[in-house]
Amino acid sequence: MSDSATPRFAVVGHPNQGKSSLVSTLVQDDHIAVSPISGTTQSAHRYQLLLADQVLYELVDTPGFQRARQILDWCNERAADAAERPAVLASFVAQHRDDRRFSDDCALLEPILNGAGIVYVVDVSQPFGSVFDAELQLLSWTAQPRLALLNPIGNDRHAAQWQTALSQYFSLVRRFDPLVAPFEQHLALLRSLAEVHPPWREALIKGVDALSEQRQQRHDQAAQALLLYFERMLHLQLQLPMVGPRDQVRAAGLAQYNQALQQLEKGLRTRLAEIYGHGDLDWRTEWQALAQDDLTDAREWRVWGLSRARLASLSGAAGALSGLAVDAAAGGTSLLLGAVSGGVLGGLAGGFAGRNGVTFQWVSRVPGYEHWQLGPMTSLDFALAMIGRALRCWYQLRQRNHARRDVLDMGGADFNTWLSGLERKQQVQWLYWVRRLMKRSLTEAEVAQFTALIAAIGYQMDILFTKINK
Ligand SMILES: Nc1nc2c(ncn2[C@@H]2O[C@H](COP(=O)(O)OP(=O)(O)OP(=O)(O)O)[C@@H](O)[C@H]2O)c(=O)[nH]1
Ligand SMILES: [Mg+2]
Repeated sequence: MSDSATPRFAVVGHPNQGKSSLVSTLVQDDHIAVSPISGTTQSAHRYQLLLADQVLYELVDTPGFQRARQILDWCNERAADAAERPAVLASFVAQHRDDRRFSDDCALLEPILNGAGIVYVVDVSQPFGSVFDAELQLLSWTAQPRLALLNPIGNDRHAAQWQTALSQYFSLVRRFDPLVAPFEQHLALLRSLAEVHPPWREALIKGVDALSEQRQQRHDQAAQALLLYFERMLHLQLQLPMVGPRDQVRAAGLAQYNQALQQLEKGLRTRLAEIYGHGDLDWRTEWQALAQDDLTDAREWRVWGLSRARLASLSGAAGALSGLAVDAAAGGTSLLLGAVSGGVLGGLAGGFAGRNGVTFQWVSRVPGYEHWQLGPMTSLDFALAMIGRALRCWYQLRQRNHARRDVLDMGGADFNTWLSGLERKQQVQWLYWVRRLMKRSLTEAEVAQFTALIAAIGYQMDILFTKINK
């Protein structure tokens, strides 16, 4: 339910300026039609951001202005002075709402005349022009609270010119890229909206708090989902009947194992998409899927995980931690800071030698019950590669604004980079927990510690993403 106390803004402007994109991002709905074709939105549609059954705010997506100049002329002929303008504009809409020539303009103006605030969106890669003057004048005639948004579609070449023009009609002009604006900027924009109309202020500020809380919950749920996935994936085992020559059994087994891994990965992706409210994603799975060869050829899969140098530097310390049964949470010892003896490192480096990510063994000699067992995962760097893939999925979903319609791309950002942002102690702990989890399930207290480390990586993802998209 909503009422006049619910902040409501009509998102308006010329066609193809990113209006629907803005609505998508701010109401977190990726089903809203967004496309490079001008005139995609053909009627006004109200969207609500609902959290815990409460409407935080409403945005009305509208078609773009078509005949602002003609409407302005019509109104100018009939309004004697400024006091009459809102009423004259309302009578224009009343008289023309069924006139096909003005249907888009009426659909756009109507919610504003019914009390919605205005968010005027412009693409600042395009120059300002007189056609926009008429739009701005009409909007000012509604006398409704308003804010203008500079949307850099591709570039912001004409931003200064727009700023000058818009400042004459709007007391607040902000820059916002609905596709890649980091979450903090969403909140900043809502805080700006809170300034344009005092009666809505409190509700919008509450909305900011509720959204921040929701985001934190999503991250927490995602960290839990990741850890659950790590456990299932690292412990994955398949039993194969012993029929046929070893090589054939092995090849068939690897194919099955790969399928099972992919299923687990898919389950994780679905869960993360659900957590972050994405319903309509294209993962372009074909090239990104794990190939069967990846299971046996280290060169292929290592790119997903940690670099050799980093692994060598951390695994020694992590191994020593395990060996000495040091509580990883205590940390801060010289071991964690890098003083690892050659002996320890040498022992662990053996993990590199094996090219297989998983074990493959004959587990029963009882006649009639022989079978091969494939898994669990034995190679630390294969485990880290799989974890790296999962973290890339998380990064994609965590940072993805709902306005985006492009395919998800697992390239680019990686585990190595995020890990670099953590203190060395935490980096070692990361490896320590992965190694532990490879051996056995974690206790509740251990789960809490590992989850906190996963959260720390998520925080690094945010820092890097914000740096790129300032
Ligand atoms: N690169 C980039 N593309 C954007 C941005 N905002 C919108 N776009 C793209 O611009 C195109 C138009 O976006 P829409 O949100 O559909 O624009 P609209 O104003 O609703 O358009 P109509 O409904 O046709 O009036 C889409 O292809 C968007 O993906 C942006 O900030 N950066
Ligand atoms: Mg649209």
